[in-house]
Amino acid sequence: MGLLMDLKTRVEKKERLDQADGEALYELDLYTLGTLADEIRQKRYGKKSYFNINRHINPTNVCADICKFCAYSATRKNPDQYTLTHEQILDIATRSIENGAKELHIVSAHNPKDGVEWYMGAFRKIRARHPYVHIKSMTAAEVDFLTREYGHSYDEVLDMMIENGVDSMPGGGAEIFDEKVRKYLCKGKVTSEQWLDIHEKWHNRGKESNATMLFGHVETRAHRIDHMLRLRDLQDRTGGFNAFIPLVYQKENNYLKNCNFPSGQEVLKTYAIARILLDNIPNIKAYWATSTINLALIAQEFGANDLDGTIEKEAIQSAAGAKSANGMDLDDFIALIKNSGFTPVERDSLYNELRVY
Ligand code: V47
Repeated sequence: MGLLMDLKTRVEKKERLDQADGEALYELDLYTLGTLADEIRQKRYGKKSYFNINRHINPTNVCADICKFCAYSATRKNPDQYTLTHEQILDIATRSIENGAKELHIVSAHNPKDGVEWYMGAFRKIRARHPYVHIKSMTAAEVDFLTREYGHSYDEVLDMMIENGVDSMPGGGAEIFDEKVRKYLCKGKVTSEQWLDIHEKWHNRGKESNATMLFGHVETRAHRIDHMLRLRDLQDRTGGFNAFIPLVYQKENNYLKNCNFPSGQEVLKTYAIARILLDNIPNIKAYWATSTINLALIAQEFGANDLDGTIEKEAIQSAAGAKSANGMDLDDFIALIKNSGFTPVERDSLYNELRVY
């Protein structure tokens, strides 16, 4: 009890916390932890909650890699393979932009039939037609896949992304950094060290990115803390991460069983701890597609200041059971944020405020 009181005081004094402290934070009761995280959030953002008008595009589900948690990849349970043409991708982008989307979030599976040029050609085509839309694309897992498959270096792929119109990188593929868990989940895919290296190289080019953590499966609390601290270390060096996104594991249609599926309390504690530990990453995103909108709204009181966006269509999490396949109506989103006592603020992809509702 004494140690926990001491921890509370150290959080209030904004002391930097370590692995043991992070693990101890989980022992605090939910109310105390939430209050600590909320104080930090309110000091920075008051009652503002950020979202953007975005469109997720998942151009192919054909995948050379095998991740136990994935229900999207068409190599195993999902027999319906698809790959969109550049024309189809451009049509989807154009329709969404005409309907107000300001960000295209483009994430694919690792399709061995699609070379670097397939990716770059798609970006060029979008950029030629839509000079101002923000293209957030290419997870570090995709960058790594392209280098493995086609012999390019990370530097070459990252430079090509910039030349062809990619503005920022999404946070996908971070899973859990602990090497043993990662090997169990997704052996052969980008390693933890490589994921961090790719983001560091991207940041060193003056570019920004996000970072995810997939949790609520076989990992322990200690693994989550270790994951956050590895991100904090990199952020100390580069300052390039905009947002940390704890993704709640969705359990349908995949091969990852016997999971420690988290309670709502555990999810809220994880958001709150992220807000407290990650003193150098400005935004904690409660991605409603995986947390459910109900919990995302509550997470606003547990450190989260961002709810992602309207999404419009989404194939990765919805394949595993999330209710995000058709996104969220903008008016409903705004009303939900307002009714939960927060001020909806539309942001751009780099967190500049566009409109306060
Ligand atoms: O990398 C796969 C995850 C990620 C499951 O940067 C799953 O703003 C839960 O990275 N349950 C892709 N998650 C999505 C992503 C993302 C999402 C929203 C915002 C941003 C951002 C990035 O989805 C993958 C993987 O970690 N994922 N399967 C599953 N069963």
